[in-house]
Amino acid sequence: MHYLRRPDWAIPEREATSESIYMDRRRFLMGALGVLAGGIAGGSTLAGAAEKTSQGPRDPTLELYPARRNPDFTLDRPLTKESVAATYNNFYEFGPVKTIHFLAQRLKTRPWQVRAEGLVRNPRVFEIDDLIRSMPLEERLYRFRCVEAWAMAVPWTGFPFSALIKAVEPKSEARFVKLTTFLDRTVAFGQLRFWLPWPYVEGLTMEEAMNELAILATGIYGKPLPKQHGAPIRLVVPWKYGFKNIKSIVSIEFVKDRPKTFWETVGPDEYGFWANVNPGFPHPRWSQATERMIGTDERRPTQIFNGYGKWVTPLYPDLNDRRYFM
Ligand SMILES: Nc1nc2c(c(=O)[nH]1)N[C@H]1C(S)=C(S)[C@@H](COP(=O)(O)O)O[C@H]1N2
Ligand SMILES: [Mo]
Repeated sequence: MHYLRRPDWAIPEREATSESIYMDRRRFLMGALGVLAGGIAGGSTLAGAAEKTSQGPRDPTLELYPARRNPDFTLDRPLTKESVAATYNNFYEFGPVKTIHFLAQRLKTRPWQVRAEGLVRNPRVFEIDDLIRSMPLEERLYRFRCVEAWAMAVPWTGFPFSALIKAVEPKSEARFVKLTTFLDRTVAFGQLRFWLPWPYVEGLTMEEAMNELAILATGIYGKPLPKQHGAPIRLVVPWKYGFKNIKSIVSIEFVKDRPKTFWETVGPDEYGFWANVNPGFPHPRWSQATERMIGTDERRPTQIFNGYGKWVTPLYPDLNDRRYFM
């Protein structure tokens, strides 16, 4: 991790930790103090967190996995190893490093409710297990591309976002969906970094959310989602950069105006609302032309819309408009 700002050219792409640019050293130190304070206040320790890694009650939806695989989504590369995907994560609620998988076990994922609210005829508060059981679960093999230029290929289990949207009957004034992650500083010590705009928020247009590719994932590798992947429910939109794929969702709000997202607030010149993958538009600090597969470090050319143009190109009328690709 690099907490010090370096000139662009000095950061090799493979080391880029884009989303942590704003965490300078001073802030990092304060954050570390915050972790200590949180540990004391929460009556827990790092050792305690590590202990919890191996525990956990049986998942109430376990028998739903593995779900039937949808054959419409195929890969052009090998699947990433499960253990690699499970130990190389971005989940800033638990810290700005890739190794938060043990700290993420602090998250309590039952009971868990997801509110569907805002401009809908049928607002609902879903108990997570009722929601998962009421939706058509399927497995899909998807490529996944982080804005930092690492990538993976994984089998998600989930259901089309459109299925939930239809169930709550959005009003015609709803033009965007705003998704929000849990907020609990006693659990997620990263949220003690008070200068960041918690809780994590993401958004899509209604057309994007209704697109066949957009799923709410509740599992991966034929099992319920591990906490570090965003249990119990997270968004997966494979044509967009990874940061759009918001984890551990508690609210899905239908709104008239475009929501301001977490990363847009943190770094508006680097992380926009649209964030569609495009090798032709470099990030301000590195190229997006290629990607590194985690686990193997194989380099591959990045494809426009991460190879999902067949599904989403009509959503974006101007492919030369940089706004769509940051
Ligand atoms: N709530 C929340 N969601 C998040 C993030 C985060 O920090 N917090 N990181 C995003 C980023 S930058 C990426 S690349 C993916 C990583 O997903 P994975 O850890 O399951 O591979 O989660 C996204 N969703
Ligand atoms: Mo990312």
